[in-house]
Amino acid sequence: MKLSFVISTQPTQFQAVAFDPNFDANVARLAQLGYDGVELAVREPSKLDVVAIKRTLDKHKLQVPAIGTGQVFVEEHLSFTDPDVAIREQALTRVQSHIELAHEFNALVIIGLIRGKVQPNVAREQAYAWLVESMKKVARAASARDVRVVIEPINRYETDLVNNVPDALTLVEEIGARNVGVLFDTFHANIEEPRIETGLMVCRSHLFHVHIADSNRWYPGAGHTDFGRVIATLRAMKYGGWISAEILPKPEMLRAAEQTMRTMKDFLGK
Ligand code: LER
Ligand code: MN
Repeated sequence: MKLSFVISTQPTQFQAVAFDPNFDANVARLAQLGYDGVELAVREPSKLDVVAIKRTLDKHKLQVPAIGTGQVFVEEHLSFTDPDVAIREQALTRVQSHIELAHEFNALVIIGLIRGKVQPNVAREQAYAWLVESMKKVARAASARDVRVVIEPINRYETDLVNNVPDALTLVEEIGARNVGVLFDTFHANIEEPRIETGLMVCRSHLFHVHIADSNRWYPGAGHTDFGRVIATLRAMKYGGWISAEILPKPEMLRAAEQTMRTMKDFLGK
């Protein structure tokens, strides 16, 4: 299992990822700490200097396991379940550009908050139907670029669509595409799954990606999640994918990255 750290490529209101204009220095420090990759949370792919990002990552031999899309909803309110068809289409167009970016990095694309929420005066069945329709288009576009897509169960305080692993598996089945799987985030699972280990086991055959954060969304070791058991469960499942720390930049980003590595390195045998 490889370990990466989530950083934002633009300033964001989403609290659990850090934006720091000093990308090169941060990447250098993450590599020095022993990380294998950097997961990029991206609002607008067309604004990125992909060549420069690649150069920096290559210099430090870091990979990009995944591209996050949540800021498109948080900052611009675009989603797959907005009652306005023009907004849904804008969300899709944007995610197509994330797919292109993911293709460049051999990364997967995360569908988290961009799925949206059930809006006032919209029936849940309608919102869900829009979500399935959009996801089928995303799956097709991604498949054409050899990109995998993950649906992330997100806790009830952030969305009311797809809160837990069984919800995510139902959606994966309805989409019916082999390139769509599940992203399991220990922070959301601590709220929504009966036990974190049980949630992992239930989605094991569709598990493509993992986010770690402690129960309080600080770095692993700052709360009450038992990461020894999380990693033992992943090993027992023969999970061979990535683990990305998506955590509050507290007390500040690089300190959080250091503490994450301190907690995880023995479990991961780093
Ligand atoms: C994103 O990966 C996440 O976990 C959500 O809380 C926000 O998108
Ligand atoms: Mn997450």
